[in-house]
Amino acid sequence: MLNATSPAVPAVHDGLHVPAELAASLSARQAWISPKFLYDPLGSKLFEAICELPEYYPTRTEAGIFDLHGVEIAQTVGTGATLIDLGAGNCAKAASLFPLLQPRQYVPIDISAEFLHDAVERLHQRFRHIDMRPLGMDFSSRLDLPDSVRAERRLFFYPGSSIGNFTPDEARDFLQRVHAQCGRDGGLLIGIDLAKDHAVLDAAYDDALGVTAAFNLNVLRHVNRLLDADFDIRQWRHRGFYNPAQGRVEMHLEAQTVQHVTWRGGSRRFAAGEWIHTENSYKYRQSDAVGLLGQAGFAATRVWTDPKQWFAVVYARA
Ligand code: AVJ
Repeated sequence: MLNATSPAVPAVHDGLHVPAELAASLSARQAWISPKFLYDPLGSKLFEAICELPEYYPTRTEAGIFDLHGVEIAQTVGTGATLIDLGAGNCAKAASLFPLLQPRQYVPIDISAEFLHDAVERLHQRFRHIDMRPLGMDFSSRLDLPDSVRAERRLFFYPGSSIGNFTPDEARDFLQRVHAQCGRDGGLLIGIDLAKDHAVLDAAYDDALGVTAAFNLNVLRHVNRLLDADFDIRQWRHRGFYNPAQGRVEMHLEAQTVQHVTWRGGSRRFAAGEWIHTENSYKYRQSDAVGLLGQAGFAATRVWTDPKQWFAVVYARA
C-alpha cells in the first residue's frame, strides 16, 4: 500500500542549507550550479522529453538491454526484494521491471518531490499489491533511509547513468554509502554510460530541437525561485559537448552579454562569454566501471551491454 501514516513526500528545498550552498557556488571564481537543481517540476518534464529525442541514446539503449536480458537479470538479482530506486523521476524504468523483479516493497527516491509524488500516485493504481514508500530527498550527499524501508533483500536501482553526474572519486564514495545500506543479502543494479564516438555524445547533449538547451536554461528559473534571483534567461545560451581530456560531457550556460545578477544576500557580474558550469556526465570504460564498484566494496559484478557496447547494466552483489 501507499505509505499513509508518515507525511507523503517531504519538501526538499526548505532546508536552510540550499540557498547558502547555491549562493556559494554562484559566487565561486568559476561559477557553477549543482545539476540536482535541474530537477524542478518543469525540469523533470523536460528530462522526460530528452529521453524521447532521437539523439539521446542512453534511455533507449538501456531499455533495450533490459528487453533483451531482463529474464537473466531477474534470475541474477532475484525476486521479492525491497527495490530502492535512486533518482526515480517518473518511476517508468522501475515499473517496466516490476513484472520481472516482483518487488515486495518499492522505495522511489527523487529530489523532484512533487513530480515523484504525482508519478507514484498513478503507479500505485496499477500495482496495488506493492508497498510504495516515496521519499522526496537529495540522496547525493547523505543516504538516510527511514525505518519504514525494509532491511531485508535491498536491491538498489540506479539506472540511466546518473552516476555520471559525480566525479569518479565522488562516485566511489557514493557507491560506498550505497554498499553500506545494502546489507549482506542486497545489491545494486546500475546503468552506466560507456565511452563512445564523440560526435554521438555531442549530439546527445546538444540536440537539434533544443530540448536539452531548455532543460539546462530552466535551471536559472529554478535558481530565480530558490534564491529570489533575477537571471534573465534570454541572455544565456546552452553549451553541451564532450570534453575528451576529462572523459565527460559538460553542460554550461554562457552569458551572451554582460550580466548583473542579484539574489537574496548576494550579487555578481558575469562578463559577456562567461560560463556557469551546470553538469558533468562522465562516460566510463566497462573495466573502469567494474573497478569502481569493486573499490566501493561490492563483492562481485555481472555486466550486460547492447550490441554497440554503448551502455552497460551492471549487477553488483554486496
Ligand atoms: C539524468 C544525469 C543521466 O547525464 O545524461 C541529459 C542528464 N543532461 N541531458 C545525463 C542529462 C543532459 C542525464 N542524467
